Amino acid sequence: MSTTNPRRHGLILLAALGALTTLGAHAESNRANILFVILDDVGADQLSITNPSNLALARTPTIEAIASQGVNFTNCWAMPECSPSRVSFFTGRYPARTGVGSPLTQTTLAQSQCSPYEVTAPRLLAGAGYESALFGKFHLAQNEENPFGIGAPASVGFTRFNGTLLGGPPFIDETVAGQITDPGAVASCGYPVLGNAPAICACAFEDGTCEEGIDAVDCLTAGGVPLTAADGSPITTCDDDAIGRIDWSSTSGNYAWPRTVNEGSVAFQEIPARVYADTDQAELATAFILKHRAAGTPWMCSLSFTGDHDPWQQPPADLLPPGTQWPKNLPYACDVEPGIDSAGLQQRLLSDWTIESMDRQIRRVLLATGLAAIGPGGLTITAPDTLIVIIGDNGSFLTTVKAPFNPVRAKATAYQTGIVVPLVIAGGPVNAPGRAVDAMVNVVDLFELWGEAAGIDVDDAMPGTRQLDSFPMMPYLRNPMQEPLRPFNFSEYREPYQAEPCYPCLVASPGGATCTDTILTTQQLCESQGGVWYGPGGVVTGAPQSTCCELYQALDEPSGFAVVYGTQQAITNGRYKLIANTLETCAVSIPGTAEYEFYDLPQCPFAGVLFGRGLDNPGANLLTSGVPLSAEQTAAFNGLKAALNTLNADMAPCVGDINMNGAVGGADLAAMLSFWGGPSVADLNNDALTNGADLAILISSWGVCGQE
Ligand SMILES: [Ca+2]
Ligand SMILES: [Ca+2]
Ligand SMILES: [Ca+2]
Repeated sequence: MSTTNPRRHGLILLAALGALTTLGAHAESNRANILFVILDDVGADQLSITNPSNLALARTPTIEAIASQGVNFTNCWAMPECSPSRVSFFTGRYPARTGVGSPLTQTTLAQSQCSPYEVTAPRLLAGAGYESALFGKFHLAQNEENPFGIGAPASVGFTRFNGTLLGGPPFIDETVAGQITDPGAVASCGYPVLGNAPAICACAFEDGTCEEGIDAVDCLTAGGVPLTAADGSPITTCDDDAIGRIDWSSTSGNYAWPRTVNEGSVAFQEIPARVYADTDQAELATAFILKHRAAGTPWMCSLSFTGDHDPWQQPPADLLPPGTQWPKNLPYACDVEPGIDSAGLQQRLLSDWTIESMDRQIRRVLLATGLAAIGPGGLTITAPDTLIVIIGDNGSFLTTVKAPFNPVRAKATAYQTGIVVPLVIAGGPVNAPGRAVDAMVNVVDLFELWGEAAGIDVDDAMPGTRQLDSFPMMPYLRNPMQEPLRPFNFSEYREPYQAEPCYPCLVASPGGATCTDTILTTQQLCESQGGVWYGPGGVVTGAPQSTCCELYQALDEPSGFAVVYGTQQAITNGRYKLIANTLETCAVSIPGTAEYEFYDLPQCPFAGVLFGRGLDNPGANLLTSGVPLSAEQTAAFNGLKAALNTLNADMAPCVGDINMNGAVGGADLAAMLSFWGGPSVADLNNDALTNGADLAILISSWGVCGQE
């Protein structure tokens, strides 16, 4: 690889920010298989390896063992939300290039989902004979507003997929499969609870059998439905009337979820799959790995756990440490229920339990596949031919954030709590294991690592003028003395194109309420986060409002009103961090909003316990401190702003370039015609149709992008 590669345009221009040295260690010929474990919404705050000063975190002995025998990357940035991060680590490209800047919802248009023209990891690795599979949460593309429907995974290269197209577990069915009918009665966990434990119930199965005296969670784990009276109380006998009231088609959280399978070009669904999602995913991964290890064929297995994305439920008993007990003084619930309003405490506990259960699942997969063994010192990695990579895809969800990280600057923001994630790599080519790497790395760099592991030059593998944002990672694994490769790090979220207009959702936050009109895009999503919906159907006076700006004015400019920016970009040179915000045009200025924020991370709070980089909390913003910037700070501010502008210019979209080859021509026309009619990546005017209006745009942009 050369620094003059035109695909690394952004890299060259930004090199001025720092020394670019020793790019590209000499590639070695031995190839490694890849086990890639994705922990959903597990930010750096959650794990002892990335938040060492907090002694009350979930217990993760497996991840700690892997880190102690591998490399712990303590300075890894993800994108602030699921879909942008996931598309980035499977394509090596920032959200502005992939078009995926926001988490997918049912109304996200195809052009804000992963494009079928991306060179994704499975496509890259197929060139070296690898078979790739993804088990669990996908969320790069989805079945709605997508011409490929439930074949969306295969359309972007994941021809071996078994999991869910949703962004997390489905909503918990608070009626327990239709059994609770009393108004006001709610089973917030999706099963009956008695005292502060799952109730003992009769457990019905779809094959007509029924067993009595079973713990409600054990019943769900076994694929059954706990019998529940109309008022939510448990039924302990196998009552035919009660069994007859069960709606067997309902989905609910981690125990009854919509499975989608892609095998080659065949796609099908099972709704619901009645198996604890993470267990199912771990078993599928184990079988896939064993098959390839027996055959000696190269493979990449992405194990994308559904767990720890909201909503949370109690994991199966065999996945919790022995003796795990719900605290006696905490009401048992999974969300707000009548009389139980402390949902945050319950969610934190269930999130910890879910992380502990995922840690156990990882251990099981490693042991079952021979990638690890139990040695005298405990879990011992025995994977000389396999790279084991564990990452969190974005910062933690608000209520689950652990101190000292900031729960109101968490997931869905470009602040540190929203984008600093755990990244641990062990096995295969790792030299001098048991070390930490503090150099800046980014989720896009993982794409380069997939290529490096397979002996592929990712630049050579890219078609046409396809631009990558990734930097090499293998040098850090092979060489303990490796100098930092990235002169800067970057993260962003962007507004997606939606089939339906977005409306404001107001969520309670300290000192007031935070409004978003871009993230919680439906009434159900909004209310599931405890928000008040101001779109159509909202019950509040003054609804509907179409934007947070309108709502702010309609509420007569209330104090404590915060707003989620439509777009947020963060760039750092390793010390200083610039955040650039954009809001929709608003007739009034909403207090507390600003175009730029600027932080000196080593001077920010908690830097001493967070590897020298503190938290970009409001009080640390150098632009609002009242003290003028020093000459050095001014230079850093201007340098980062210029670098961001350069990067944004480099990432500017090429309108009409459907097949992503840097030009608009016959191939794009053919692509457009192949999608004619419904939603597609060729819907250039974002109206969910591919038709003459889009054709007119395509013809008017005919030619090479960036040239007149
Ligand atoms: Ca996520
Ligand atoms: Ca093209
Ligand atoms: Ca259109």
